[in-house]
Amino acid sequence: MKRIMTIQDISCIGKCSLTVALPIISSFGIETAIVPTAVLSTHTQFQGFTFRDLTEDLDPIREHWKKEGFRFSAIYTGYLGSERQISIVKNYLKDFKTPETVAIIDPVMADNGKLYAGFDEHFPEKMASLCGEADIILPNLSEAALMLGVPYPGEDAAPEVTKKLLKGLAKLGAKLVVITGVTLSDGTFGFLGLNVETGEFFEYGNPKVPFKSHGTGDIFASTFTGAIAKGIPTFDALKLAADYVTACIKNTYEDPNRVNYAVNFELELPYLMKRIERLSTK
Ligand code: PXL
Repeated sequence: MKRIMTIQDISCIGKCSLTVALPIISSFGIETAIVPTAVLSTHTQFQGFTFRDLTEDLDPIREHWKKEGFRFSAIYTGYLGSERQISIVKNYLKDFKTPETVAIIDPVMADNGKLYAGFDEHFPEKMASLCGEADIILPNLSEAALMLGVPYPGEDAAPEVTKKLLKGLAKLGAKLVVITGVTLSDGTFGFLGLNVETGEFFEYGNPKVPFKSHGTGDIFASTFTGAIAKGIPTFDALKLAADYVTACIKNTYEDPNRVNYAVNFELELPYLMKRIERLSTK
């Protein structure tokens, strides 16, 4: 069975990071090896969350895994709690990234142009240096702008503005740069990417659902990573991630009993699995 390593936090309530990565990657029939960076009572959009920093455990976990000789089809990182954790993640990449391992970095740190609680203004620069060691990066518009040190262009940024950001991010060093949560020229909402090696832009979107929630970036990145490790071609993997996130948002929007801190990703897992099966037998 293939194995993905994912390094991010456990938010006990919040349906983000590891609590979505595990069920989603499992849906692909792939083992999920987790490196929990911190335990929070909730994600940081709540007031008064607790935060147990697990930094001291990260090097011992890495050393043990190295001794055991574990190998990974992909290494996927999301929310990291501090600059020190970013440095430690670089050591994980050094030890476990082989030519067969895809390194996917989602530089989780901001939304709506603002850094999440707990990060200072130096954090984006450090995250940008980690992105330089990835094969594929998946920032949203806020994270892209922060890493480049330019003003946040807003969720309705014109595709030409997003393309400029992509060209800037390409200089960090990844082979594929994809900005998620962008408005496309036909008014749909999706992703816009740049294949750095060929210079080609690519995009895909779905009709916009007038509803925004938390954790959708993590759902996108987990789905994409699972699909890549499964051997699904890159653009199909990105489309699958976009369609599944849209299905989760739509389900939540139409649910009168929804929670206000996350989306109903669980109720759309059957849809995800049907799509995976179809792509795998193609
Ligand atoms: O969904 C991104 C995310 C992950 N982890 C933590 C968060 C957030 C977003 O707010 O707070 C702890």
